Formats: sequence, structure tokens, C-alpha cells
Amino acid sequence: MRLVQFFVPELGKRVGVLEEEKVVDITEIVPTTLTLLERAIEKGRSLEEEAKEAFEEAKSQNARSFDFASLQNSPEPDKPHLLLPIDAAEIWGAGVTYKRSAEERDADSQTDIYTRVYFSDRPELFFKATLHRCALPFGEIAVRSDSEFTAVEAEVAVVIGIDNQPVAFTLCNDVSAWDIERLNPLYLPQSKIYAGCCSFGPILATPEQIGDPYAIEIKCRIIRNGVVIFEGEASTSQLSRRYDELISFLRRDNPILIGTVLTTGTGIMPPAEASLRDGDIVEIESPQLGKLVNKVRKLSGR
Ligand code: DO4
Ligand code: MG
Repeated sequence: MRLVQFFVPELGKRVGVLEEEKVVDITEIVPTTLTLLERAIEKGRSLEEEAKEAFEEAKSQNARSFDFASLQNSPEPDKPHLLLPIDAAEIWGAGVTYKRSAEERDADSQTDIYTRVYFSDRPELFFKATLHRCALPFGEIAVRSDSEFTAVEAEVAVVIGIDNQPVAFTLCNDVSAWDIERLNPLYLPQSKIYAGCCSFGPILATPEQIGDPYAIEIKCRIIRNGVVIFEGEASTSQLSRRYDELISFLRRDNPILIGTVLTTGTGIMPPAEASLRDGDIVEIESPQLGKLVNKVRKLSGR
């Protein structure tokens, strides 16, 4: 099943199941995707089973439906628009989980720390964001005022339940100020965490919907003044760690709430010429996970 959260001016926040190009509104059955996940866990069921039951019940009550295309608007209060697909308490990141990411970061910083982590038992894990730092789908991701080289990091993210297996998958943009990170690795939190440093969505896909989670294809495109200035692709077949390994390290002695999002690292490394600029459009797309679109805004330093 594929789940979305969205906003409709006269109705407020909604939750829906995406079936082909229609979104069936299941808000009368369950108010948020997080509640749906919590109910599934309480009953010892999968998210797929719980979502299916809510979907059937909503359909039997002649629930409203919306064209998915009609929700794909920039997030303004007078227009229907997509919301982040889960109200995650926290968003965490895993890093250097793709060989390219380790090699290129080491080469650019004249160090070997990234490769050492790539081959270590312990993965790189970092705090990434809270919801108020995240851009909604079609909303604005940001470049810090003090960064000249901020890059898109197109990633597959997992949603965490009560054990180490992902309960859902989504797309994530781990936007990062690479110039600040490269000055000194101790600056990593400043590279990773600021207003508009992240976006994820637009859909949550259950593991049953995904099939093989190590065969998720992902493409990224940067469009400037209507022209594609960068395109890259990767596949989770190149991911060097297992999802359960990343989740188990993250949970170790660290209380992780149900619905937490963990983005699993990038395999696409844009060059300096593709450094994000005010007005750019970033698209991250996957046949399994849909398309996450954001506009870029340069922050003012206030
Ligand atoms: O330490 C660098 C961050 C790595 C990262 O975010 C990634 O590989 O995706
Ligand atoms: Mg990353």
C-alpha cells in the first residue's frame, strides 16, 4: 500500500491511500499515518494489513477521493497540497553507505575518515532534522547563507517501528552544506541541520509494496531556469549495509520513537557545478517511491 498525508483548504489535514492515480481519503477511519502505524503495532499487525483494513472500511463508507495530480501543488493555505507522509518525531541519517560517497568525500577533503567508516562495523549515524526544519513536497529546501556549495543528497529513507525491520520506505533529500563539512568534519551538524535542510515523501510505501528493498532505483535531477543542469542515478543494490543493521545501531541505547525516519545515505554525488542555487528545482524519483519535488531558496542569515 502507498500512503500519503495531504491538506485540503475546507477540510484540513487528511490521510489517504494512493491507488493508481487516485487518493482515497481514510481520515474518517484514522487521522494520521503515524496513528495507523501505532494501531498496527498495538495489534501485532503489519502496516500493510492495517492500511488495507482502513482502506476497505473507507471505501465501504463511500469515502471521498482526490486525483493525486490535484494535490501536487506548492504548499499554500488556499490550495490542496501534499504534506510530509508521516509526523516523525525525529529524522536521522546514515552516511557513507555507498562506496562513491566515501571515496569522493575523502578525495575532496584529503582525508581517509570516510573510507575508514565505510569499512568499519560501526556505521556513521547522525541526527538530521525535526519536522519544522523539513520542507513539504513541492515546498522549499534551503541553502544556508554561509554556504557556497550545498548539494542534494538523494536517498531512500526507512520508517522505524518497534524492531529493526523497516515498516515503510520513502524518498529523502538530505540537503547538506558540503563546503562546511569539508572545512572540518566537526562541522558536520552545521552542514546537516538548519531551516529547510531536509525534505521527504511524497508517499510511504509498505515493504509489501516495494518488493526487494535492495533493488530500489533512484534518480535525481536539478533544473535551473528550465534546463536540466545535473542528472544522476543509483540503486539500493549498491548500499553497503542492511537496513536492519542501520536501525539496530541507531536504536542501541538510544530511545527511538515509533515513526522515526532514518535516511540511508546517498549514492549520487553531484559535482561543484551542480551546487544548489536559489530558484533551482530538485526532483528525486523512483519507480517504487514516486517523485519528490522541491524548490531551492537561499537563506538570509537571520
Ligand atoms: O559524513 C558525511 C555525510 C554522509 C552522508 O550523508 C551520506 O553519505 O549520505
Ligand atoms: Mg546523506
